Amino acid sequence: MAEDYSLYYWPLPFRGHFIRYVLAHAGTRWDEPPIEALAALKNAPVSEQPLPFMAPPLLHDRGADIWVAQMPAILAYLGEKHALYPCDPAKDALTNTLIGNAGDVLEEITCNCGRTMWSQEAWDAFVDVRLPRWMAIFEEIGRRHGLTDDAGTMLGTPQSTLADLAVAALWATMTECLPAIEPLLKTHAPAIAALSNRVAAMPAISAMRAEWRAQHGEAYCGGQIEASIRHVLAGS
Ligand SMILES: N[C@@H](CCC(=O)N[C@@H](CS)C(=O)NCC(=O)O)C(=O)O
Repeated sequence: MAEDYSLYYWPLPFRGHFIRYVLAHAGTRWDEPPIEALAALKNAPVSEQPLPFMAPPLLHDRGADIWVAQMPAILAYLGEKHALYPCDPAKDALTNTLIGNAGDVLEEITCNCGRTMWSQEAWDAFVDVRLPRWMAIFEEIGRRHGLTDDAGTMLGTPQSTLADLAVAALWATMTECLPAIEPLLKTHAPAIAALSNRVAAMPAISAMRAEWRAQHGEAYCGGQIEASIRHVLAGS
């Protein structure tokens, strides 16, 4: 059977898992072309790219022949297509806010995709102030919608929505790949930690994660910046 989608991304969780969580949860079939295919698209003249873009993730909806770049836009596209938004204007907007917040957290934890490396001093300040504040922001939004330490969804919907998937893709992936961060999340966002674990344990997502780890191991964002994060985590 033909795949529904092709996801062009590095063999890393990081931004990719946001999309993989949604694709798995929606019951889709997708492939991930090899790095050489991604590199060929990324480095092609923009006039020859199927969609002019700078950096992956890039999604190809093969049936509709639609290309989407930018992680938040890909989630929005899949959310619309697979009816994963809450379908309430305020909650839909909040879903997009949470996805935007997640993207900001990814930028911060990687010092803007490795533009600089972490010093111990800068990391200690980050895990003292900004990272706990981000965790508390997610926790407060969830609790305002009835999320508790052991039950509920991010926006108070009866079923998991795109918001739950994005929240789990951020926090469950981060704490799975960088377990030293888990105690911080449990302290500042216990309900988010539990929600993320519940979503990550849903059968389709759990199967995707298990297969992923078996094939690719424990890397998070890759490259020198991941080495830098692991170095400062060891020194904390
Ligand atoms: N704003 C983009 C950021 C994309 C991005 O920075 N991708 C990284 C990997 S996570 C990359 O491949 N960067 C290489 C580059 O910018 O050339 C998104 O959310 O998708």
